[in-house]
Order: sequence, then C-alpha cells, then structure tokens
Amino acid sequence: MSHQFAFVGIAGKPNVGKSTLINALIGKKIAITSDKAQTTRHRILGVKTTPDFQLVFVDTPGIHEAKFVLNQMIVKTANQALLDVDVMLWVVDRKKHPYDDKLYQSFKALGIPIILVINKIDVLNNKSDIDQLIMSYLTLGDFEAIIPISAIEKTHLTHLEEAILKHAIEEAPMFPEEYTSDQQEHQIISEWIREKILTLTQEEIPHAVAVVIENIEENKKLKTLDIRALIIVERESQKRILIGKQGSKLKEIGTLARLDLNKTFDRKVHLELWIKIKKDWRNKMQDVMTFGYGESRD
Ligand SMILES: Nc1nc2c(ncn2[C@@H]2O[C@H](COP(=O)(O)OP(=O)(O)OP(=O)(O)O)[C@@H](O)[C@H]2O)c(=O)[nH]1
Ligand SMILES: [Mg+2]
Repeated sequence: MSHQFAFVGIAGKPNVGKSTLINALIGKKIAITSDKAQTTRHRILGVKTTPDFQLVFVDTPGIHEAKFVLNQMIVKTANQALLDVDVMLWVVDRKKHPYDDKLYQSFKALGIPIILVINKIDVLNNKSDIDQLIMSYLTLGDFEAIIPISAIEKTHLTHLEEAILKHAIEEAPMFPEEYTSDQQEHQIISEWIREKILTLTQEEIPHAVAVVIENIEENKKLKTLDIRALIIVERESQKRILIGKQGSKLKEIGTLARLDLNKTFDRKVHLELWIKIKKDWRNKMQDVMTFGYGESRD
C-alpha cells in the first residue's frame, strides 16, 4: 500500500479542547491544556506515524478578539500556521457562539478543506443535542465532514483520522518514525511550569504570566537536571499572589511542575523558580518578543 501524508491544522476558539485533541491523537502530552481560555500561545507540531501514513498536526492558539499586543501576536501565529495545511480541523464545543460565524468566514477564505470537529460530546446529554448542534453549524455552510468526538475520553478518534486521511496525499514521511513534536527542551520546561500556574491561579494571573528558562544544566554528580526559571508578572500584587502565604503557592507550582518534568526527562529535576515584575509586558512588543512570542513577526 502507498504511504499517505498530510499537514493537519487544528484551530478554533480558545478553550474548545484543541490541545487536548492533539495530545489524544499523538497519544502523548505534547501541548499543555487548562480550563482557562488562551492557554496555547505557540504553534505546536505533533507527528503521528504508522506504517501506512504520517500525519503532522498543527495545534494553534485559540483565535479571539485580541486587545493586548501579546494576544495580537498569538492570534497572528494561529492564522499563519493555517496557511500551509492540507486540511483543517475546526474544533467547536457544546454551543454555537455568534463569533463562530466570523471565524467560519475567515477559515473559508483560506480555501482549505474544513472538517468540523464537535468536541466534548461526553458532556452533551443525548444524541438529539448533538444533532441540534450539527444543524446549527450547517446553517453556516458545508463541511468536508462533521465528526462529534470527546478528546478527553478519546471517542471517535479513529473515525476522525479516517476523515483526515481522505485529504492526505501519496508521499513519503517527512519526519523520522520516533519524532513526535517540534518543541525544544526549554519550551517544554517553560510550558509545563506555565501549565501549573494556569491550573493554580485565577482571574488575570494566568494571562499575565510568562515563563523564561534562564539555565538548564546536567548535574553529573547528583545525576539531576538543574533548571532555573523566571516567572514574569506585570504587577507587585500578582507577584504576591503567586508567592502565596509564606511561599506556599510558589512551592505548590514548583512541586507539580517538577513531578511532570521528572517524567518528561526521565530523571530527577531540580527546579528553582524566581519571580520578576515587568510592568505591562503584554502590551510591549519588545517584551512579548523577548519572552518568546515573536514567531510570526512578519
Ligand atoms: N468534558 C470535556 N472536557 C474537555 C474535552 N476536551 C478538552 N476538555 C477540557 O477543556 C478545557 C480546555 O482544553 P484545552 O485543550 O486547553 O483547549 P484549547 O482549545 O487548546 O484552548 P486554548 O489553548 O486556550 O485555545 C480543559 O479543561 C480540558 O480538560 C472533552 O472531550 N470533554
Ligand atoms: Mg490549546
């Protein structure tokens, strides 16, 4: 049998489950997820290889009305990441939103085949709810396929894969078999730490944080990986919240991040976290770029 290949964009509003889906499709955590909107800030490649095909999934930041410079940059990243894909998964969940009409028009304008993926069906009550949701999206226009799934419970993913493969082309794999993601070590570390901050903080804090890795060093004597990271916030009040009572919050963030990092790097990680205030960094292009959100400046 011939070998199939495709680039597959995963796009949609924030918080619909795009990163949960890419992790489920790859079978490994490559992208952080959280219950807060605007979790993903980078384009992340996830590669699935079988003897018959290679699918390169592109997870993108949720597209939203962006006010801060940071958000304008990450929405730009999402839009640019979709330019080169062969097929796109438009992920939606639970309820059609007025913003979906605008989103559909902008996706349609790209001229890329769109598969509508209705996620989180585990929380929909019955089939008629799903049918109603499908009908409401069909008022927008046609789709290559409409696939209801649950990324968390991994239901109907094979069905989704089959729909994607209809848009694959006959081509040799682009990446080696064992290659699963394009994320660099420092990005994985910074994202894993940011995920814990997203989980453990509320309101504006999750959005006001950037994590910069200052140093990664193999400690040959102790056989540990020693990491020093800076958590950037915008104000003194945010710093206080992140530190918590007698340092308890920061300690909790560090402990959870370390457990994840131990697993990812398969060795003991020693993690040192520092907090730094950079006033209004989200609205300053220079800072946004410095903290690693400048992939798509052009
Ligand atoms: N019940 C249910 N929850 C889900 C499912 N998939 C994702 N979620 C939850 O939805 C929330 C958002 O998931 P993410 O994967 O971070 O969403 P995202 O679309 O990548 O969000 P952004 O990166 O902000 O654009 C998390 O709390 C997930 O656990 C699902 O199939 N069922
Ligand atoms: Mg995401």
